[in-house]
Amino acid sequence: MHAAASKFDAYWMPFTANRDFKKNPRLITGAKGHYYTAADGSRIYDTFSGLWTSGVGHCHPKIVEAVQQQVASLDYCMAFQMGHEKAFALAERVVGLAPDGFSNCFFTNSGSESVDTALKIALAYHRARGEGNRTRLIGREKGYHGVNFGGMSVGGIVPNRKVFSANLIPGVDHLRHTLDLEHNAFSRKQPEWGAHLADDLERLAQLHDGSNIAAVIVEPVAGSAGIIPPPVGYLEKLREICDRHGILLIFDEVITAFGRVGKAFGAERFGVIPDIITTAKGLTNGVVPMGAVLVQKHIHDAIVQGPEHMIELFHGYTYSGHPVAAAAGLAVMDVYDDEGIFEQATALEPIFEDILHSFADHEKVIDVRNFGLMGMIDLAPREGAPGARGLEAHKKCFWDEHLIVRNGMDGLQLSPFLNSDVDEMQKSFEAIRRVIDSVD
Ligand code: PXG
Ligand code: PLP
Repeated sequence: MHAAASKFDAYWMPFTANRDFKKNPRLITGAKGHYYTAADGSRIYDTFSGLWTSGVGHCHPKIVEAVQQQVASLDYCMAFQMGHEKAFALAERVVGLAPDGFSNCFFTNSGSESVDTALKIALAYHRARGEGNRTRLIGREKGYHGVNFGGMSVGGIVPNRKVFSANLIPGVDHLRHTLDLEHNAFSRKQPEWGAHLADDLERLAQLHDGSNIAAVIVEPVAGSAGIIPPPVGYLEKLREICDRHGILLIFDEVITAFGRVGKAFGAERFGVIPDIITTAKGLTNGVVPMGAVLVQKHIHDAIVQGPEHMIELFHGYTYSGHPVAAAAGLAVMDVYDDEGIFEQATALEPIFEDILHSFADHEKVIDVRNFGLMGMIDLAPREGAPGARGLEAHKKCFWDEHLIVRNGMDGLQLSPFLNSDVDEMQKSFEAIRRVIDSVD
């Protein structure tokens, strides 16, 4: 047996600087509402709603109760060729929130699985309609679609792809991203500049012939790459080009769904309706892992046909529609409704936007971006050490200000609770300002 040097050795942490972290671990022991509790007993304000997950706050009593009851009454149910009521009820509920035309919901366990499921559904749809030649998938630079092979391949975050470059799935192209600080720095919500970048899709359709393209996948607002709202008219243009060529439009709404942009879905907020929507995170408020892929009726019906005794789509997960996750999801949908969570998020958006943009003239800040309750303060990288200033700010927030702030390289990302208290939110930004002032 391997003798560990410390109790932190064995766990290989995800997307973490493991050795740096383990020298001085930032440990959380509990959570309630808008605060975590740290190992030393201090209360830590959470500016990131978990990891974009926990919009209504941590350990919401209604969700806790639903999960406790469920785990004690039906802990697991065979997912294939068997079912339980709550999975059906949650699917109906989520489809009910989606734009007109959406009829069905396929459950997964994460955003990454939702994305790979959506890509497979797109391919299966075209093949079922006799267009099996439509195999090409289009993503976008700076896109984040999770870490599985499909999502990584259509994704456009370089460090996530670099090591796996030779094994990315074939037949993928990328649109250019829309972030250009020369043209759209310090935009509030959607920048005016950049709709023409959607024409990249038309160029790819010309290059490959549109009849060979299965789907294009984009985040309505890019999240992980640092909050990149779509330029005015951009999504509309993508929709138009997709329609012209019979290409499916997939919105990856793992972050933007369930109130993060003030509506149930980004599709609703932007008034642009995709063919497929991927979700996770806010589906269960992060309490139990779960994702869902929503599809329009024509997609479901094209695939779900043939002899009735046959499985129509050879795809699924052991934990698809897991009872405990479904119970959590149903309770979360109740909380969204009963507490007017999306309306609260809508009311907070202008306040959040103003606070965020008050950082625009700080000497260390090179851009501020926001949409809904998604925000980014981009710090200038330190000479010769990109990412160092951001990580130091994250650590300083935790140790000195009892605050969790997520950094992506030198950007500070903000994902306030959908039901934030304005005073608490303001105080958290005062603390962030002290940290930005004081980091080298
Ligand atoms: N698609 C999108 C649009 C996402 O934002 C995924 C897929 C993958 O989901 P899973 O559940 O497999 O992680 C995501 C996840 C960040 C951050 O700091 C963002 C995500 C995950 C972790 C951190 O912005 N997004
Ligand atoms: N690997 C093996 C050996 C399995 O038996 C299974 C599922 O039965 C999987 C992977 C996939 O696991 P999941 O359905 O949890 O994604």
